[in-house]
Amino acid sequence: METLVQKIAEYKAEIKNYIAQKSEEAEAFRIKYLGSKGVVKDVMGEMKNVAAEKRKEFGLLLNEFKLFTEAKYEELKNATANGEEAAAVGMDLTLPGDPLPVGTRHPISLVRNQIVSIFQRLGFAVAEGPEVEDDWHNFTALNMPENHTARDMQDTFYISQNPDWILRTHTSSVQVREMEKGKLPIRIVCPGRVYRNETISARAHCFFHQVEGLYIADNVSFADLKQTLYFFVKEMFGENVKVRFRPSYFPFTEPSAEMDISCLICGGKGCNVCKHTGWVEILGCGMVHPNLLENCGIDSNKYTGFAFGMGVERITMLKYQIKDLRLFSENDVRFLRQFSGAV
Ligand code: 2U9
Repeated sequence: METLVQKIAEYKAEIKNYIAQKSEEAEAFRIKYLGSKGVVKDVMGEMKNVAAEKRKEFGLLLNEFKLFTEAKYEELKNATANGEEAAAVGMDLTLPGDPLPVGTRHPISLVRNQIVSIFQRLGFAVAEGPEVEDDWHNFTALNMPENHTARDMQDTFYISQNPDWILRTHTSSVQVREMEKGKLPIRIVCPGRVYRNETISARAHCFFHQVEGLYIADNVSFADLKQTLYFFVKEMFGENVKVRFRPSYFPFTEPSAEMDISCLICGGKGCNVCKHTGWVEILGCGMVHPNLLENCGIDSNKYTGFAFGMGVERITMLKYQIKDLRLFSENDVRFLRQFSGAV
């Protein structure tokens, strides 16, 4: 028994080091070790010479030896077959692989994520909705009934009439959908792609991206709106940037304002980017019009809210000094690669 155990250990060492370059050599291995007159059979034949009380122990050892040898044969067979197949088609498996080019985030995604994460830190949740909308959620609920002049500036693409299906012109429709759910307070940002029937140029496109925000609760004031947007500007553009509000008009907010920041290029002195005013507009905002609250079943005597909206392309163009809106959708990697270092 002792000598048999020793013999099996020696065979195992020999098998472990066996190398096969070609499938013939793998086959020679099979014949030598696993063939009908091979080593495994031979060792198994020794069972009859083992003392009865040691047979069980020897049986386990033999079984393990057989499995070990079979596994080695499978390994040799597969390796030689793969190598020969590769050689047959002229492939050298020892060559290093082609490096996979790693893509980069699109600048619009980078800036959208940055905007969203600033508001998330203030407790805003993210809400999303469909790009194909009905007339009610895109226009009528937002104080823009049929034939309202404000619809003129938001001409879009019509999917069908009766029922009216259109491509949304802003993500405000997502806010309407959230308001209709009737769960208050609401504190959300709505990022997404929107569509307008515009002639494509360096400054306009038939689609772009927005991030809009809505906060509705008891006692939300214009002061809350200003403080929220001040925080956003400082986080997005830095501590030294100045902010100003100008009165404006939107059908969905009253009062309404547009917010400017001091020009990032000239620091407020005046240049081409700010058209020599020292200021650049970055977003629109205001207190949610009571009609909207009522349209969505919210008591306008109990609740107030503020809303704001910004174009992601506009913010990205200011931040990275991009002069032509079309660059964002041309998929030119020479442009896109320039954002590989941005986070
Ligand atoms: C609800 C109530 C109010 C969202 C607002 C603006 C002002 C605004 C523009 C900025 C540039 C759109 O991308 S842009 O062209 N947006 O000026 N948006 S207030 O007001 C809402 C939205 C939803 C329920």
